[in-house]
Amino acid sequence: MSGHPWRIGSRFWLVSAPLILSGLLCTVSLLSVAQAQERREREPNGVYAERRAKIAAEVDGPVILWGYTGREESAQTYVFHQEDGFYYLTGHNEEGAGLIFLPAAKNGSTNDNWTGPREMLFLPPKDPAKEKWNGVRTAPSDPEIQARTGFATVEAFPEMRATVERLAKLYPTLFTILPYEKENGGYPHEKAVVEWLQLVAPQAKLKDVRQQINALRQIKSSGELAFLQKAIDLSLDAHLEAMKTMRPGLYEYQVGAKMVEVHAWGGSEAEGYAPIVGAGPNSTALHYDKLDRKIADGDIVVLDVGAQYAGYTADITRTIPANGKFTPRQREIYSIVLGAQNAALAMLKPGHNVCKKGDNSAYKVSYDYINSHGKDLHGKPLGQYYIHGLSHHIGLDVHDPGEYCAPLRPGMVITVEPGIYIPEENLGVRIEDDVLITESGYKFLSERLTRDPDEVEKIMAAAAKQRAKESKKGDD
Ligand SMILES: [Mn+2]
Repeated sequence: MSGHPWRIGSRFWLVSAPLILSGLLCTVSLLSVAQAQERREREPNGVYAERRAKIAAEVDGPVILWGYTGREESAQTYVFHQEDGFYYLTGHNEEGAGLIFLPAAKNGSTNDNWTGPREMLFLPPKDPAKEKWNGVRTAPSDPEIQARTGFATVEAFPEMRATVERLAKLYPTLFTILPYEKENGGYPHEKAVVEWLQLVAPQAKLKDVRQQINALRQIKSSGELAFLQKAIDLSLDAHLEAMKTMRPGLYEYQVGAKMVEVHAWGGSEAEGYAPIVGAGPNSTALHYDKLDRKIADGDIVVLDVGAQYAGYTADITRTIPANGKFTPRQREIYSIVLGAQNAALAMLKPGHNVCKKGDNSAYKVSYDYINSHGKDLHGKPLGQYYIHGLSHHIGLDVHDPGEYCAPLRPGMVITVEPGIYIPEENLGVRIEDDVLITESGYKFLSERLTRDPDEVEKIMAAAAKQRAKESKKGDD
C-alpha cells in the first residue's frame, strides 16, 4: 500500500522572475536549494545504454522522449524527480532534457537514409545566471560530457526540434509515451510532449513505447537491486526506531518525523510516498496521510513508511500496539494477517501470480486464509475486510509497472501485503514486505525486521524500560 503523490515538476517559478523577487533573496530557504540534482548514486552508463538498445530493437521508428521540464509543479517544497521512464533510459535527473534514439540496425545495415547519430541526449544550454539560483547543471558544453552521460552526441535542447523535423521526413512513425487517455491521462507532461510532436511533425504517426519500457522495468538489474535493498534497509531501520519510540500520548506526525529522520540520516533523498501512520480509527484508512491524531492507549497503529534511495523506493508496513501490548482481539486479527502473508509467500515463484483469481494466485491463497480464519462482530467471515490487492511491483515508482495476472518472473521485486480493516472495531492491520522473485522461489528482502507479535512486544517492552530508566536518571 501507499499513496504516491503525483510527482511532477519543479520548484522554482521564482527563477523566472528574479528581478521582481530580488528583495526576497535573503531568505535561507531559497539559498539552501542551490545544488545540482543528480541522485546519490546511479548505475553505470552502459546499463542505461543497454536498455536503450533493447527498446531500439523493438521499434521501427525513432523514440522521442522528454524528461520533466521542471515547470510541472509550483510547490515550493518540491524537489525535482525525473520522469521514471526517462530516468530508466538515461540515469539523468535534471530538468529540461530530451532523448532521441533510433531503431536498431537490421541485418547489419541500418536500412534507412538517416546519416546522423543513432542516439542523442538534449540538455538545456549552460546558463550561469540561472545556476546562481539553482546550482550547477549538466550542460552540453561541459568537458567530457560524453563520458559523463554515456551519450556520444549531447546537444543543446533547442536543437531537438530541428532533429525531429529531419527525422520525420525519413520515418513515417515516431515513438513516444502516449497519454493513457486522450483527455486526462498523463496530464500534463505526456500530453505536452504529444502536442509538441504533433506541431513539429504533423505528418508523423505517433506510436506508444510505454509497454516496451514498462516490460523492461519489471526485471531489475543488479544495480537496481542494490538501490532497492538500501531503500529497504533504511526503511527497516526507521520501522525499528518507530517500534522503540511508540507510546500513547505521541502524535502520529511525531512517529512519522522520527522515521523520516532515520531515512534522511541514512542517505535517503526522499520518502517513496507520503508516510502513513494511522492510529486507532485511522488504521483502517488505507492511504491515511494526515497524521494528526494523538495516539491513545489501546490504539493499534499501522505504519506504512518507505524510504527512497537513488530514485528507488521501498514499501514497508508494520502494525504495532501503541502501548506495547496487543489486546487479545488485535493479536487475533494480526495473527490472521501474518498467517495470510506467510501463505502468500509460500506461493511465490516463477509462473505463479498475484491475480485476483486462478489456481496459481498468491492473492487467492491469502484471501482464502483470511476468509477462513476469524469472524467479525456479527459472526461473518473476514474476507470482506481485505479490501485491496496482495502485491505490486516496486522500483523507481512505489507502484512500478506490472500486471497482476502476468506470471511472476525472476528479477521482479514485489510487495506482499495482506490486510484486514474493520472500521467498526477501529482495527486495521497490514503487514507489508518486499521480495525478489528468484529462479526457485523468492528472496525475502525485508526479513530483518520481525513480524512476530511476541518479538514486536519484546522490542517495545525493552525500549519502554530503557525510557523509564533514562527519565529516572533525568529526575535524579
Ligand atoms: Mn504497497
